[in-house]
Amino acid sequence: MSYRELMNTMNPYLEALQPKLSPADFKKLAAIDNPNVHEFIAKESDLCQPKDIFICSDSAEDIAHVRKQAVAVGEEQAILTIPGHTVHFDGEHDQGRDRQATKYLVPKGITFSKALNQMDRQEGLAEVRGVLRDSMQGKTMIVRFVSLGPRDSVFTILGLQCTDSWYVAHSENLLYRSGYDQFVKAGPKSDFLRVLHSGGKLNGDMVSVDFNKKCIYIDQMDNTIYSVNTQYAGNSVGFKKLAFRLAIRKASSEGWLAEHMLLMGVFGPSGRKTYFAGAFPSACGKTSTAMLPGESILGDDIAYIRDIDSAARAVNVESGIFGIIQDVNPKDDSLIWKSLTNPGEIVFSNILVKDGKPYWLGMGQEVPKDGCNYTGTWYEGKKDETGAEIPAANKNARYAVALKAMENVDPELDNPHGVELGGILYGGRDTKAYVPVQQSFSWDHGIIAYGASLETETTFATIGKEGVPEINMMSIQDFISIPMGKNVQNNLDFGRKLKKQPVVFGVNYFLKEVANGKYVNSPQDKHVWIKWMELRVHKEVGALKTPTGYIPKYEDLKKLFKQVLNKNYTKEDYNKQFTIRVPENLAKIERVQRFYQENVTDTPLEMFGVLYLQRERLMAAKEKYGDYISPENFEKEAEA
Ligand code: SPV
Ligand code: MN
Repeated sequence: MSYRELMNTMNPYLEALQPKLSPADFKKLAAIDNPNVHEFIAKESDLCQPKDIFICSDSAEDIAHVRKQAVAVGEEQAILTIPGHTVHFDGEHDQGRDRQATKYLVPKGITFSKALNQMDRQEGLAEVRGVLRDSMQGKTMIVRFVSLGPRDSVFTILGLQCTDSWYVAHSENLLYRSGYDQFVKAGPKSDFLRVLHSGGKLNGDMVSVDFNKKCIYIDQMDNTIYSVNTQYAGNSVGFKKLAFRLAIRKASSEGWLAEHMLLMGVFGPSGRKTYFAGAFPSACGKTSTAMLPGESILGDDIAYIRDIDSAARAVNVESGIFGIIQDVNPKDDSLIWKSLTNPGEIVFSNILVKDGKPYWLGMGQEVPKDGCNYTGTWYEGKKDETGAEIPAANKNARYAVALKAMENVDPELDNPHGVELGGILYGGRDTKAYVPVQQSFSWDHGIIAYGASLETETTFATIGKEGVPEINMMSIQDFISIPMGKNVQNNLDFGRKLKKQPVVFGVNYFLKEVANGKYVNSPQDKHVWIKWMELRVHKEVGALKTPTGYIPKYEDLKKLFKQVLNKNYTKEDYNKQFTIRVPENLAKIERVQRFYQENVTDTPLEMFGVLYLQRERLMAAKEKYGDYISPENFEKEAEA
């Protein structure tokens, strides 16, 4: 486009932005023929007052510039020996998603379920825009365009983020598909999600200091997310959990599903591959399931699922992993370990660094007694302001890496039609009740008894007390932006319409022995469960019918333990793991019922019906076999 042509197409917003843009950046922005894009950037620039604006066009040069700047300004440090590795530190009070500071802005007259954190929209907008005023003074505003989901696809949702953090922009290189050309192609009418982020005031270590004025507000009316005075990627990379909330609403109104789910391919006999989606609350084994060696990964966090030709087809919204690093060790997570210890582009966060080496908790190696971590210089015994001992690395320390850098990435990652799901699994953190793996009796039973009843305990992935049991409906409790009952109903409706329904499973990696509180399984056992599920999808193994679902037969697991893990699986272990614990299961039903009765006004009636029947089955079994029912007893019952 000639300069004259450019001037002719210029709208007042573009004009207002011109003084902040280099001629090259101006040209990049002008090539997007969508006044809403220009308007958003101009208004937010006017609010935040950056010294200049960088438009990232996703060219190799722009991507490299973002990566370089993150180090140049000091938000990341190139102090690790392995090429491509950098480290970023978040502030002491900014080490996880902040539930308290994350609020929905709701217009007057609308109320969400009581369980959701919300505030009046006008008040919220006034507050957050007030905090954002002049927040970028002296800094560059970086503008990023992404495609959520594969590009050029029915799944694609476009996203635009303005941020003053090169670290956030760099993380987006790794975690999302590029979207600049999609915006150019989409033209004037295209819709997009908007994110405005500022780290706010930073200290000399380039860490946000005004954590008391942290706001993470979601304005669904304008499809806009505001995030300020935080850098932790779960709060600042708007396309992660924040845009996810907006997507849940969009999905609900359009009849598809946006889920907190991994996507993976599982190999069955003769090289057959079956795709699974799996919902797990944060820190409940989602990434390590998705990364099981020998299987393939499409995603570890967020999936969009649509009914296409009467099958459930799914895509990964993202294209990288922002994974928990704690407990990643060569034995339990060999593939992640390999990429974390070899050259390649990785951003570590909130780990310990000593002599150019990264360390974290549970890495299977001794961690040094001093070094540099998210509290600055660290030494063993160092205490925080409350007197609590500071660990070497934060429990929620993470790594960001692009999926395409993984050797087990699935070739269908960018398929615009997604992959067809054979199975869906729900996994909580339930130390007492559910068996390690079971199959639901039907779509409705699975959605209600496993998905909507998913329970977990709070973990380090959110700020606050750990270990508090809570309902985490389909693992989206933190992100749900529609009435909760409606979400259950949407899931029920979605599956009922499909001719090819995915089989629904429940898993529980955290069951403990009643007697001594020890975990009944090792982390590797999940690999056996997923192989069993694969066989069940194709009806190639039988199962025992119990009150809570179909469970594996001992002989099938024995074979799989040998094949997959080269382990001898004993009957004793099987009995321990698959005993149906009636009192614990009754208590669980009780808790779930109470939660929905007290918090959710629009619970579908089926929910209580399915739970009632599960209770009846448990009571009948108790009558016959007692409180703790060893799986052998179910061999006499009808097999499935
Ligand atoms: C989670 O906590 O579920 C994550 C990381 O996947 S975050 O980006 O913090 O949401
Ligand atoms: Mn997650």
